[in-house]
Amino acid sequence: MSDLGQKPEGRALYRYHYPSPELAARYPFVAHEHQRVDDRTMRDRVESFRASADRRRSVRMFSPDPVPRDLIEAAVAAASTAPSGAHKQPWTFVAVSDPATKSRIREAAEAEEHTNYLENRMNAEWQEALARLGTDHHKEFLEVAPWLVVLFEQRYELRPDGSTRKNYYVKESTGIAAGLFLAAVHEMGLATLPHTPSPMAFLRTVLDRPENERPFVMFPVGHPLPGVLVPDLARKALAEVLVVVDGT
Ligand code: IYR
Repeated sequence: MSDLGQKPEGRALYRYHYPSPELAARYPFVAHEHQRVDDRTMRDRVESFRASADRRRSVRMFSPDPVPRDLIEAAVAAASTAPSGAHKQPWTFVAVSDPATKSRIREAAEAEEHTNYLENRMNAEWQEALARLGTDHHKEFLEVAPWLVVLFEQRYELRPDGSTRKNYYVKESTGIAAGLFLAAVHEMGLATLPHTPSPMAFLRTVLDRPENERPFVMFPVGHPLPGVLVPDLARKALAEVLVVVDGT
């Protein structure tokens, strides 16, 4: 074996090796493909990722220009690399470009949002928090954007024979997949908006999804409408979001 687990002085770094010989005899394992790079390279890489991520903005007016289906498929493939509890990958992405289905989704979403905004299902504090975004119950972008990608969480696994199995950390797993989807869409040069027309149960009916699936978030995806404006928001400074415990 390599020097895995050996400290320079020869003292064992790990007493319990992963995988244990028993585990490796029982289940398949493969070498982790990894190319170690120096600190400067890592700094360059993370800085270019940060700068790109910082250019991402949620957009509320999309261009109707079509987006090829293979780009949506590639973004979902990237998102589906997300880690998940017990590697269950408890998510389903439903990508909609059919205009009739998009219209039904818009209609149902606007009905829910009408109750939220105009019949006070969102209380005053909530509406106040949204004031600077200026969102309202109009959701035209749901019809204009060439794609609506609806992400469902699988509350449990439903096997083809009808039997069920538990899923684990479903929200955490699906949330990470949502983040990767957002990043993939942004990296390829498209725009999106994590949209949660609340309550979202209608999406299961409209999209004819099985009982184990619950809508998690919906992403209109497309090119931004040229000249679109976004709220002038600042992101929190690092010191507001990071606490370092370094023992000094
Ligand atoms: N779902 C509503 C309300 C809404 C809520 C939050 I929190 C937002 O950050 C934005 C909107 C809507 O989509 O308008």
